[in-house]
Parts: sequence; structure tokens; C-alpha cells
Amino acid sequence: MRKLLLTTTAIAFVCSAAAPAFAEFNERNIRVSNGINADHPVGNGIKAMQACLDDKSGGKLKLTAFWGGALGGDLQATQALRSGVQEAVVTSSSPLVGIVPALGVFDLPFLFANADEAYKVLDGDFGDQMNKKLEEAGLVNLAYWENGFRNLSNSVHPVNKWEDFAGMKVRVMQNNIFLDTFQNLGANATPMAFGEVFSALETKAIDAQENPYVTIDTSKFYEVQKYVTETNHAYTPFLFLFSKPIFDTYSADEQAALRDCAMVGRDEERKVIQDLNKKSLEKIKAAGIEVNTLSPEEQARIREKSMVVYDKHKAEIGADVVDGILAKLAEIRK
Ligand code: TF8
Repeated sequence: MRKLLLTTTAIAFVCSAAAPAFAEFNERNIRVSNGINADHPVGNGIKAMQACLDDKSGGKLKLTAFWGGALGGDLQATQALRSGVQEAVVTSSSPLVGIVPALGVFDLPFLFANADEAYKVLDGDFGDQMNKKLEEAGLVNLAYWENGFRNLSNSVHPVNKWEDFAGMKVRVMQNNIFLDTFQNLGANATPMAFGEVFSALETKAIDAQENPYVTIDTSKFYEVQKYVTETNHAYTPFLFLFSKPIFDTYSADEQAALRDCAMVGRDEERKVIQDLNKKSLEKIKAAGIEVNTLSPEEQARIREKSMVVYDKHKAEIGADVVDGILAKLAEIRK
């Protein structure tokens, strides 16, 4: 009996030691849906991710990116993942709160003070907790990529204080926390899918929208806007989501390669964003847009006025989730 056990152990050992030689990779074409355009830093991230996948899979795992909402908007593409008809999407967390309410925590105004804080929270335990909730909803988040700090653009007048929002028709994402944040500031907030924003700004159906500089640049919103205010009112992460029903059919090697390489892509994307953020701002200014910054007093005033939104949405996000992130941030800020 003992001899048999030893033999079995020896065989198991030989097999596991030999495993890398038999790494299992199949030809996979992975469609990655994007609402933003190919010149957004997500494009750089996807290139870096592909190079990593080529290395690991000998060219078997192939990403094909679709841009400008060609495969549908964020929410539509995400639903296609859940039902297993599409592989992947890079989306803001915000339009997905109907699927995973806890994600609303990232929409709370002025939550993160800088990108480093966001990285620590997203790439650590707290990010993992959110990933678990996403998995329960049929979505595997391979990594948190960057969308960035959001700023306001509009076509009517400079915004230097919260009273300047009065009556302004601001497009917000399909997300109640953003809706309340802007309504609370006096704006006429209008939820709308990202794909409709450019033409709604162009036809003046709406006056304003809010997105990071790189999006105002690469989605050409600056062509149909006159003023920008650096509000930095929210940092909404990108999720690199994979369809769980499809992911579950992949081999362990394929799954591990996708997770590892999504992190390689994330690091590249975040790096490029840091740089492009400045260049995009210059480009927006050069296009004749008036760019304003808020005084520290006004920033503090807007922030304070916005805190009601935390209480209002705490129950729906989950009190444990809100308290959890605030505790984590307090720890980071120590
Ligand atoms: C928004 C979001 C979008 C992104 C993009 C489509 O304003 O920030 O820009 O989710 O991937 O809707």
C-alpha cells in the first residue's frame, strides 16, 4: 500500500513538473468592445496586452478591438458578455450599477484624491471584493484600467462656482449617483449613453458633459464645446471585463495568461494616460476652448455640498461597501 502511494505521488510529481511543456492554448479570437476611439490610451494598453499574450500563447490568443461603440454601448456590450455571446469589453464601472449596485461606490463624488489612491484601492483587496460581485453577475474583471478624473465641458458659459451649474443641461452617465450629484449642484442632469453624446452636444440638445481630458480629446467633444472646468469630481475606473460563461470554457493556462497580460496592458495604459492627459489639455486649449480651474475654496465648497450624495446612496451601494472603502482610504492617507 505504501509503495503504491509513493508511486502515485511520484507520477503526480512528474506530471506537474512536466506541465509547462504541455501548456494548453487553443486558437481564440477575443473581441474587445470599446466605446472610446482607437487613439485613446486603451489602444496602447491593448497592444501591450497582445504582445504579452503572443509571448505566452505562441500567438494563439488574439484580441480584436472594436472602437467607437461599433459593438454597442457599454451596457449593451456588458449584457452580451453575461449571456456569453461576446468575449470582452472595456467599460466604465458607472453604467453597470444596475447589474452590480456595489460598483456605485466608485461614482461617489470626490472619493479619490489622486490616481495613486485609486490604484491602491483597485489593485488591492477592495478591488478583489468588487471582482467577486462581478463574477456572481457573470463577469470576470481581468484588471482595473484607467478612465481617469472627470472634468466638465460645456457650450454656454464658464463654470467657476457651483451656482454656474444652474439650469445647465449636463449629460450624465446612466447612473443615479451622477444624476443626483449634478442635480444637487443645480444642473438639469440628463442620463444618456456615451454613443449619443457627441451629436447631442453638436445639436445643442445638451449643453455639457463630463469626462477626462483624454476622452474630451479623442472623442472630439472639444469640437462642439466652448468651456472646460477642471472639476476632478470623480475617478471612475475602467473594467476590462470578460464573459464568465466563455472564460469558464478556457483552459487554466489561457485564463492565467489573460489575467496576467491584462495587468501588463493596464500598466501601459495608465502610463500613457498620464502623459496624454497633459497633451490632451494642450490640444483642447489650442482648439480655442477656455479652460478654467476652480479655486481651492470653491473646490472645497462643491465637495462639501456634494457629500449629501454619500448618505443618500449608501444603502443602495451597501453600507459595508461604502464604509469599507472609506476605511481603506483612511488607512492609505495615514
Ligand atoms: C461615459 C464613460 C465612457 C466610457 C467609454 C465609452 O462618459 O466615461 O466614456 O465608458 O469606454 O459614458
